[in-house]
Amino acid sequence: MKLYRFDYSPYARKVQILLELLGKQHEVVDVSYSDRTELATLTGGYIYVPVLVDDEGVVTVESRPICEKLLVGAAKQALVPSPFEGPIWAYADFADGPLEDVLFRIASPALHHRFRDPGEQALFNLIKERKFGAGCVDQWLQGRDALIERGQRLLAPSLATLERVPFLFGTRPTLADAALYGLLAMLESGDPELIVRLAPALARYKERVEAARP
Ligand SMILES: N[C@@H](CCC(=O)N[C@@H](CS)C(=O)NCC(=O)O)C(=O)O
Repeated sequence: MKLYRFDYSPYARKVQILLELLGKQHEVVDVSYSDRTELATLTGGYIYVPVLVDDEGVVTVESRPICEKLLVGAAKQALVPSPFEGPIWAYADFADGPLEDVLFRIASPALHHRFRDPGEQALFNLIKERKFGAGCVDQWLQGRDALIERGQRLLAPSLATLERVPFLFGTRPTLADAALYGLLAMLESGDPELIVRLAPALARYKERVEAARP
């Protein structure tokens, strides 16, 4: 299989760690931010990541359908064990939704600075500003302390869980951990200090998820 990603994309990193935890052979393709021709050709015009191409050449776009496709049979038993399908998927949706909504604002100024190519830097800003208004990336930098506080509030119950058990649903990582891991990978791509500022325990948790890969 092939996974098309930006390395900072939380949705792509969720799928990537899922593939790794499942021990599924795959190739990671880093998509150029400013040249998505291969992706557009493959998908018929969809230029977000992640995109998964399976061994039969079937193309799946959007991380939730990709996870649904991967999590069947033994893979489902391993990463969405019964009877916790409901809360595990619900946590993954919380991570992809309300939690991502705060954490991407914390990461974005640092991600913006990471682009070496001025055209890509400007494109990153343009895409954010068209959705969130002019100057949004600068505003998120100015308001970073408040955003970090919001992130800490959203994460407090998860951190309480992680003080008692190594992973969100107990002794083994699940899809929920993959989703939270994806967000931490995004923060780390911007600046690893951001994870520590949210909670030092999250840096240790990220390493635990990585160590759980077969
Ligand atoms: N709902 C989609 C969201 C995918 C998404 O928003 N991907 C972002 C990266 S995190 C993207 O490709 N953005 C395009 C861009 O920045 O131009 C999923 O779960 O896959």
